[in-house]
Amino acid sequence: MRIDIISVVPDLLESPFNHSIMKRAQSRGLLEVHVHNLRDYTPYKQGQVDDYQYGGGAGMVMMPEPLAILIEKLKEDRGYDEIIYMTPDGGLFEQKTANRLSLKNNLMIICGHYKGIDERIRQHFVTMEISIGDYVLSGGELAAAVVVDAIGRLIPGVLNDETSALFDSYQDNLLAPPVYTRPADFRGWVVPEVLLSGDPKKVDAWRHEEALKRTAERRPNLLEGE
Ligand code: 6GU
Repeated sequence: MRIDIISVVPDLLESPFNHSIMKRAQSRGLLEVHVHNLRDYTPYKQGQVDDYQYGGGAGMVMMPEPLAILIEKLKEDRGYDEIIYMTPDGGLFEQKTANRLSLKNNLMIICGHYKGIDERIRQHFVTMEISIGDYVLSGGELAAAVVVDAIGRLIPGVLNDETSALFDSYQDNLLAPPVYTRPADFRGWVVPEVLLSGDPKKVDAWRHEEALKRTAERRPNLLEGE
C-alpha cells in the first residue's frame, strides 16, 4: 500500500511511522508513506497556502489552488482508491473503516489546518472525509497518523502473528480482556489461576467472559451493536 499525505506541517509526520510496527511494515515493503509539503506547490508568494474567508469571520481557509496542483500532480502518477480529507466534521473513524481501507492500494490523505480547506476541493477531489472523534485538534496531522497506524498494522504480513489483529479490542465489538506476563506473583499480586492452568478451552472461556464484563462496564453501547 502507498499512502500520500498532504500537509502544511510535514515535520509533525516525521516520526510516527519510523518506529515499531509501522517501521517494519515499510522495511518489509508492505507500506510506503510519502509526506508532501503543500507550501512547495503553491503558486503564491512566500509559500502562502491560506487566505481570509469569504463572508468574513475569524480564521483562515486553505486555498484551493495549491491543493489542486498537488492533488493533480499525484493523480498523474497513479489512481487513488480514496482521497481522504481529515476533518472534525467527517465520518467517525472506526475499526471497520480501518479494516476496509487496509485492503486498498493507494490512498491520499489531506490534512486540514486553520478553518479547513476550501469547500470546492472537498466537492471535486475528496472521496472520503474522516474524523477520529468528537473533539477538535489544531490540525489533521495527528489524526492522519492515527489513521495510517490503524490501517498499516492490518496490512497482511505486517503483524508477525497474523491472527493477533483478530483479537484486538473492537474487532468483534468487544473490548480486549486483561493480559498478564511474568512473574506469576508480583508483590503478592497474582495472575488469575486459569491462565496458568494450561487448559486452552478454560483460558478462552475466561477471556471471553472478561471481555464481556469489561465491555458491559465501560462501553455498553458496543454490546447493543451501536
Ligand atoms: Cl481529522 N482533524 C481535526 N482538526 N480535528 C479532529 C479530527 C480531525 N478528528 C477529530 N478531531
